[in-house]
Amino acid sequence: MNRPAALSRVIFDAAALRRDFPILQQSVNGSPLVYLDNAATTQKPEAVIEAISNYYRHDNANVHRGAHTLSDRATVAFESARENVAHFINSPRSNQVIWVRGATEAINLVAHSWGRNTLNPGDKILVSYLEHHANIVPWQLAAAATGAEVVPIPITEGGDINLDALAGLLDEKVKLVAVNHVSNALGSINPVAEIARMVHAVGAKLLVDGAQAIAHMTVDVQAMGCDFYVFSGHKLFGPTGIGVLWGREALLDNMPPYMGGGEMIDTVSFTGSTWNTLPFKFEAGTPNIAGAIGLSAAIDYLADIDLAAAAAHEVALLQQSISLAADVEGLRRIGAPAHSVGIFSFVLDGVHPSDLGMLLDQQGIAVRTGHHCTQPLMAHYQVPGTVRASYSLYNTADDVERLFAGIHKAKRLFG
Ligand code: 7TS
Repeated sequence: MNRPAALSRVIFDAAALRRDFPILQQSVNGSPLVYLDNAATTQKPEAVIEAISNYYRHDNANVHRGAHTLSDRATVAFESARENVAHFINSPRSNQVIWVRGATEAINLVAHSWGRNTLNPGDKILVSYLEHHANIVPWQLAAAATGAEVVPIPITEGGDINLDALAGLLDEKVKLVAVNHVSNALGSINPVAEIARMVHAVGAKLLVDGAQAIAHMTVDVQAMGCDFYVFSGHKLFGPTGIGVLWGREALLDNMPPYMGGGEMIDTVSFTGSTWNTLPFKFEAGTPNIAGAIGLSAAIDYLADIDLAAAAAHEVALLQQSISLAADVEGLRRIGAPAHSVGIFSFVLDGVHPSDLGMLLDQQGIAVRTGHHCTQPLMAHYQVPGTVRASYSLYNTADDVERLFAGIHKAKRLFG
């Protein structure tokens, strides 16, 4: 349940929030940990760890098989978590919230179930250059199975989706457009509501990959006007192994099951089987009950925090990074999106990204290096990879100072 607004942390205080995350209270390689890999996964507050632990200590049982009290308790907690997610993203109904393992599984579910049953030879799926491989490869598989074609949407030099180019690509052959809400490699925030209007004007559907957006802005699937929205719990301070596919009810209703097994059926016989209603049609097998409960606890945790202030704080850390970078000779930021979350991607002349990452790790600073599962984007910028600092609400100006002290030290070492 969401807590009353009166308890909100009216004054946003990153240093105070940091104390809610036990993992951040440690030293790594002899220095206090500076965790700047939040786009890969966020850390978990005590409240989430407790919720998962309490569930296993007191309520663990299988769900929807309600013959006993523990099973009833587990089912209530599991289904309340679904309601909580529905409220969090402003879904009209909670049966439109399908539990999956994460964004990757959600996109594969849509590409397989919707894609293979809708696409025909000559149809087009538009996918932007900003996409994570999880929002490219499933469409390539669906295209290979149906004779449809995946067509890339160009981006601008700064790393925004080129809306003029998108308009030029949209015609009646386009059946689906798949774009992220926020780019994991550059931080670009895409105008998804505007894209939804453009896509719907030619009768196509829009899937929005919200993996990188969900922890940094209020997501309202109705206001956005998308047809599918996906995200992973672990990038929202929740556990790994749980995520959400949200879809329009009429679309989900018409889609065949993705996996067969227990829970997803209505009747089974050797002459044929019939399917359960939403959301269960897409939830074969025992689900990640503790994961759903942990994700719900993360959403409750965020209810106490001013998310707009958190996002502004993260962007201030990005601005601080950009100004400190001006004093580092040979440092080049990759991308400069018009609107961005707190992600700073860069390369440093003469130092391979993975070597820099290793030197930073030796100083207790965790960043991600490499192609970030966005090889087409790296090819566009003609770099093999970048070093990426991705900021979260518990990072501080001191963390950014530590990062740049680390970069200067690495430069001295590489002479
Ligand atoms: N989409 C985007 C935009 C992502 O950033 C990621 C993961 C995924 C999909 C896949 O999410 P999963 O939870 O199903 O794995 N991105 C990253 C990253 O940037 N570094 O590590 C994982």
